[in-house]
Order: sequence, then C-alpha cells, then structure tokens
Amino acid sequence: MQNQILVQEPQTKSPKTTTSATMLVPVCNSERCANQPVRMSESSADPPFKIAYKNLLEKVGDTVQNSMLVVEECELPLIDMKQLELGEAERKACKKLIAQASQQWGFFQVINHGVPVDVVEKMRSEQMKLLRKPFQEKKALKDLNLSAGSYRWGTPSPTCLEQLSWSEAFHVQLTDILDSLAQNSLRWSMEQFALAVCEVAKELAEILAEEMGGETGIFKERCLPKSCYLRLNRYPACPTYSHIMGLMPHTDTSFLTLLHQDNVGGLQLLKDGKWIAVKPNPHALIINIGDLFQAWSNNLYKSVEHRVVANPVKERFSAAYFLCPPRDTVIQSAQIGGAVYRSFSFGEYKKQIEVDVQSIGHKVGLQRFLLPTQ
Ligand SMILES: O=C(O)CCC(=O)C(=O)O
Repeated sequence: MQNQILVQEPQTKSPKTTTSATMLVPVCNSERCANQPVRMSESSADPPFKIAYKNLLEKVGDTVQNSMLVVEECELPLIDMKQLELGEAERKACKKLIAQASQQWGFFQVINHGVPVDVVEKMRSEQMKLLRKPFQEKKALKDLNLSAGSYRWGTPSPTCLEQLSWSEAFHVQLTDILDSLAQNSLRWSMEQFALAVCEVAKELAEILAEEMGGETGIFKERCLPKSCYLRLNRYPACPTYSHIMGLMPHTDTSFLTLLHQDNVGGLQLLKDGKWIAVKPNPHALIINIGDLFQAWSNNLYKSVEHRVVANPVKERFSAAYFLCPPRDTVIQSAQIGGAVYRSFSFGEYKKQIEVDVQSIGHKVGLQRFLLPTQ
C-alpha cells in the first residue's frame, strides 16, 4: 500500500487547497475553549458552570436525554505489550491484535507498556494539586509559564444540554514544558510522563504503519514530543444535574491518543451506532486512533467518536497525550482502492477546525477533506 507523509507542504497548492497552513493558536482537540467572562462570587476549584449554563439548565431541566443512554459497559480489547518482546510468533500475533482493534474499535488498551508506575503516579498527584487550585488562580496561570489559552473549561456557546461540557483542562503544548530543568515539580512530572508515553505512542504508530503496509520510521522521525500535546483533564462531580456531559462527543485531531484515566469511569465510545461505557483498568493506557491516522490509512483505522459523562458524586481525572506531527506535515491517504481524502497539511486541518468551531460551533473534521466520489 503506497502512502506518504511529506515533510514540507508543497509550494504550489492544488486548486482545491484553499486554506493556508500557517501557524495558529492551538485549538483543543475536543474544541471546547469557553472562558467566557463570568463574575465569580466564591473562590472554589470548580469553574462557574452553573452561572455560565444557567439559562440552558433552567430551560432543559434535569431530564434524561435518549442520546445519553448507554447500552453496555465493556472492556476494551486488551493488548499485552510484553508479547512484543517475546518470539517472532508472539510478536506477530500481538501486532495483528493491535491492527485489528484499530480497525474494529478505533480503541484498545495496553498493559506492560513500559511507562513506570512512579512516573504516572507523580504526574497524577501534581495534576490533582494543579486542578484543585482555585478557579481564578488556574485562569491566571501565574507560576506555570504556559502559552496563553492553555487553561480551558466548559463549552463556549452551548445551545442544548448535549453540548454542555462539565470539565476543565490544561491543554499543554509540549514545547512549553520540555527541558524544564526540574525547576518546577509539576512541569518536571509532565515532562517525564510525556517523554515516557511518547515512546509507547511511537512504537504503536510504527506497528500500525507496518500492518497496513505503509512507510515505517516516519513516526519515530517526525512525531517528536515538541510537536505533541498533553492535556490534563478534571471533571468535577456534577450532583445537581444527572446525565450531564463531562466532555462532548468528538474525535481526536492527532495520529494517536494515549490516555491514562483514574478509576471513576465515564469515558464512552461509539460502536456500531451505540454508546459503550469503557470499564476503567488502572494498569492500562487507553489508545485511540485519531483523525490523521484514519486519513493516512484511507479509512482502514477508525477515528471513533468518544465522550465523557460527568459523575454525580466523584470528580474524575485523566491525562491525554496527543501524538502529532509538525504542522507543515502533509497527510496523503493510502492509494489502494482510490484515496478517500485529498492531501492536507496538519496545519491546514487544525485551521479548518478552528474556522468551523468559530463559524458553526463544532468541528466537522475529516468530512471536509473527502474527495468527490466518481
Ligand atoms: O477523559 C477522558 O476519558 C477522555 C479525554 C478526551 O477525550 C480528551 O481529552 O480529548
């Protein structure tokens, strides 16, 4: 199967390429970047969701929406990465399982992934300390030196209950924290976590490339931590309104996403038209295919919609690592059976999402890049 990631965006663009791939303010993958000016009366860790969503919550009331109903809880396909270190037969079988899960589910979980437990625990404890700080302090980002816009909460202009996001996050460009020289415990923990998880991400991406018969080596060369993102999520408990979304349904703007979640649960994914709740496994990292891999593999691997439902009693934490290439990287779909998507640069893709979020309120994603069918 022929496919490529070209390094530089071509100088002459095809007539269909109308948007530029110049540098942008990064958008979060779930496209929630609220931060509307809201007056706060109390000092608390939680963003002022109730004030920001007041009108909508009053109008809609506490009703169960059909779209919120979950059909079943499941364990994601479980891959033991230890198998990759055994004999040829085990390695081969393990790679097949990874590719199969990526085609059928777009999601799987890995154990024995090599990210040290103490790295995960240290990062989680720093994440909790950070996100439990008072809301006003988080907004001010005083001691963190992250890029503007790294702290995000809620949904900008929701029009219905399904669009509410009861969560907050630090969406961190890794260039902001790399080489932190251990000045700050939080930054150091994020860096250690990101570097360790990046190795797993690249190994899995290379396996997926190999299994689809694509070019290998490119993820190791191109998807370096400095072009990737780390998002630290907090989902405050939402006792007043049941079935509120912690995070709206979305696909990820990445090649791969690696997620570490706590034991609370709430992550759901869409499979065969039904929402399925993912059973937490504290030893596992969850992997999901992002839009770039779906495009590059010409729809072989699936970038699947997922969401998080808020818990009425417990707050929840998760950390997501987004494996991304530099912005000028061009994604060209595999040609077998005819390319489904036109080529686009990662920068162009992100720009289009930003434009869509601003103009129509949500990400359209890969559909914008479909080639006309013959
Ligand atoms: O918290 C989770 O389980 C999912 C997070 C997620 O989808 C995201 O950060 O884009």
